[in-house]
Amino acid sequence: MDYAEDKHKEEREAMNGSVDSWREVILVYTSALHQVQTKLEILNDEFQHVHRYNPIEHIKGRIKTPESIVKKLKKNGRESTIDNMIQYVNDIAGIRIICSFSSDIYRIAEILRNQKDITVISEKDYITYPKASGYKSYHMIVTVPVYLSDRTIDAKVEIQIRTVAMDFWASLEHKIHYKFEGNAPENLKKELVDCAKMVSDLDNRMEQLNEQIQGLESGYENEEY
Ligand code: 0O2
Repeated sequence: MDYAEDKHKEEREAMNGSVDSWREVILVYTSALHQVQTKLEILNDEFQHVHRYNPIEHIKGRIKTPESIVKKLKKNGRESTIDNMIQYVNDIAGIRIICSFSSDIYRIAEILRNQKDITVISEKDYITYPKASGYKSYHMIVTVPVYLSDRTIDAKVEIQIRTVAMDFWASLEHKIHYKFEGNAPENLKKELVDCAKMVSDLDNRMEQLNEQIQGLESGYENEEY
């Protein structure tokens, strides 16, 4: 974010925060995001080295915009303060991990759970228990320590893990949800639920296919992009 221009002055001011404290908070969350991203990249490289296989297709990270932070606090009936933002907004730093197969999702969640400097605050398994909308994804809220010169801060990071197909679905559903401000026409909602079923079928079939070819693979060098 470009703070030289202070693009989000209005939201920051709504948050009753000075430029310095606002910048420090964002710096902490950005560092936490980088730490988790680096961990994931190392894990993926190690997997490639040991198993000749990448469980992670790609990783996307983002810092929530001040506008969205203020909106979320308002939605939950909370005053826009920096303290409330730290305490109640769990996804200021957010990472989305996209995998090829459903089994990779649980494998990655397990590895993250076992990392010494990661503390899991909560987990939601929307894959085993999808939302009524059809949404599927595995969510974790974790904290990682961010070492500043004079203290250590445990910063929250929201991690969403899902397959390529689940991500494709969620992106379109998100667009529709926002376009209609949460009140999408019934026919579109129904169509999305149908598509979610197709996504689940596709994921299951791809998983089974992959299991079948595991046993057949020998001497196959995968030169991935
Ligand atoms: P946005 O616009 O993506 O940021 P919490 O964040 O924990 O306070 P909640 O709703 O209890 O709020 O958490 P949950 O269910 O884990 O959802 C967190 C995020 O998951 C959402 O963030 C979405 O990004 C995503 N998500 C949850 N449900 C759906 C869904 O039905 N469809 C899609 N496309 N995404 C979903 P935000 O802040 O609600 O929204």
